[in-house]
Amino acid sequence: MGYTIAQKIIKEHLVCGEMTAGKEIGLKIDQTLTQDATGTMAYLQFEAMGIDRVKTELSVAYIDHNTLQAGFENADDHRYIQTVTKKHGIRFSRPGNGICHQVHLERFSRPGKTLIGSDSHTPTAGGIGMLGMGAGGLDVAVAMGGGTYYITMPKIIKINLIGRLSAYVGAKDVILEVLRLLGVKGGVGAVIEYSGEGVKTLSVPQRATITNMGAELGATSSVFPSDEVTKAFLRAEEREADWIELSPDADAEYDAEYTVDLSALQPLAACPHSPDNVKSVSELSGMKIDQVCIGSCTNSSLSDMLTVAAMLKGKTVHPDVSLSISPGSKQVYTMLAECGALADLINAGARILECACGPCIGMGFSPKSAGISLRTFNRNFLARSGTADAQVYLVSPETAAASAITGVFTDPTTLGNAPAVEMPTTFKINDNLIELPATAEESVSITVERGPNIKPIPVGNSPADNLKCELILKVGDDITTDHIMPAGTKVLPYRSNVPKLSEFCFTVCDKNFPERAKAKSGGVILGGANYGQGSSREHAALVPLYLGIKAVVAKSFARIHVANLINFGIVPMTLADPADYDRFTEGDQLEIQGFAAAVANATEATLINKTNGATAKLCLTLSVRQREMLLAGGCLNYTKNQK
Ligand code: MIC
Ligand code: SF4
Repeated sequence: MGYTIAQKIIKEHLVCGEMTAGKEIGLKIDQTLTQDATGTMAYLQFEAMGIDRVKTELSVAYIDHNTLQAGFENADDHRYIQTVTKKHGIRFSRPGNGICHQVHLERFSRPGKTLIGSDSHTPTAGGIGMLGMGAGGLDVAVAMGGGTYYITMPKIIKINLIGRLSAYVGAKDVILEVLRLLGVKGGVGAVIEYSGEGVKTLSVPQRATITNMGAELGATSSVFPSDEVTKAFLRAEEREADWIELSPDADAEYDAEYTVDLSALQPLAACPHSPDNVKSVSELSGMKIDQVCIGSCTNSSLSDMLTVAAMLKGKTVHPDVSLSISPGSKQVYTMLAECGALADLINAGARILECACGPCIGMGFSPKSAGISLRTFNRNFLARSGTADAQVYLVSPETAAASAITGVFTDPTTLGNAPAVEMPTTFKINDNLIELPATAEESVSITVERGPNIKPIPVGNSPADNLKCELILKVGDDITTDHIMPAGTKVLPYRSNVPKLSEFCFTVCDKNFPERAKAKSGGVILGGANYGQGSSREHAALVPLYLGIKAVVAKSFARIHVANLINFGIVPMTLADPADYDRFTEGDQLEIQGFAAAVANATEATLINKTNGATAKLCLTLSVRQREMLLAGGCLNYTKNQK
């Protein structure tokens, strides 16, 4: 039997395990990336491992998330990352150079290689045929030290693309259609592979928009073939030597197949508060809007920006609408400026932001109360914009630009002829904002600078013989890491200060949670299906650990979050019968007899509800390595024990 693209890359990088879907495998990682909101932790953990220099082919640290410097905290973290990376052999992409995924796609991504990043949208690199995966910071630290990265061998879902996109229909509409088809749990345990005749009609940045939002499907990764279009993109980036051809074998087998006809697609929008709540823009047309934000790692490429500029040229943004534009990288920003398109955006009334994540992570530009915001981003989770009652819709740059002018939801295909946007065949290359690390010799004299906001990382404990505690919080399905550990201007500066961060834990769901958890020394959390979807932030495990959470019981878990829980010694267990969820109420007293023994070697345990006498069977779906890690109280202890 032949191999798919993902299977070929996995086979080349397999360190241990067997390539059977559902089994744990270990992979060699060629490249890593971090961003600043997760990077500080990743580098503190890397330092704790006591390794002098990274062992990857390439590791890059980006500063793109925490760029609003309302106090010393973010600036201190940036300086820490700049000095620690210089010392340990990691490249440093300075603030102002752009969003990690966009810059990595332009300057470093390579077909056929593996990449993990402490950010869930690392699969953006799949647009160039690279296997990019989001991971917790600790897993990235381990990979930087040359350690193996463990995942569950994914199933492969094939999306067959046919036809060609019509005018005013974009790559965002393709992935919104896939989200409509599969839902936010539809990619769990799978790599999404794109193939078919339609592939060659899509540029690399368009492909990257599609693979970027595979994260919203819950997929392990998403990947496109590497073909002539890929080669032309790499040539335009003066990196043609990095190109290899990559396509599936003719007899490759897939676990599921879907077809998307690009010609039949219409502009789509993901409605509040989930990326899979998809409707056609024509159904929403006429709805008054308050804000439009264009940018993010999903839609901030040069072609996205040039399209928007062409649509706004000579027009004025509607008086009731506030429009923000954040180009994805310095390369994009400079080219926009040099060709005059930036002037068209400014003249139309766009508020131009720096090339960073910005409003996507709630760093400014929060909508007005109950405001309707159209964003070209990838997540519209409740309160992520920084305004608790805002209504965020995810749309393409084309729909965003059309609506910014009219002040109402507008289907761009009703606008007549689309402006012709000419893409240059070469990009402006200038890596002056990427600092190279010191040599091994020089690094001895480099002092790592640590600001006062950097506090020690909490370390987990081994599980108790018998677990006796309270059901401290009960939540529903599709809880995101934005619910568990919100972001935004007020919270993000404390990403390296867990005690302070804990004051915000779960406050989106329950304002009193942090105080209650502290008063009761933690307990167990009960969740629904897909618990922990969304961001890779390990703070969504670290902070509950700090608050005394011993275990999370859920109907099912999201991939990166479950790995983070295990890394920090919190035991994840699933309900054998999801209906048992109803037999438990917040505040109930719980018991698991023989808890530590179950973690050591049982596949099942019984959860006893001491308050009402009910019981529920729990499944412990863990590999031997994961059990050992939990018994040690998390990855850091486990790694130390192994030395
Ligand atoms: C996000 O889009 O939610 C983030 C912010 O990029 C996160 C990482 C983080 O929380 O720092 C992600 O996607 O992993
Ligand atoms: Fe940044 Fe938003 Fe992309 Fe996350 S999703 S990396 S916050 S632009």
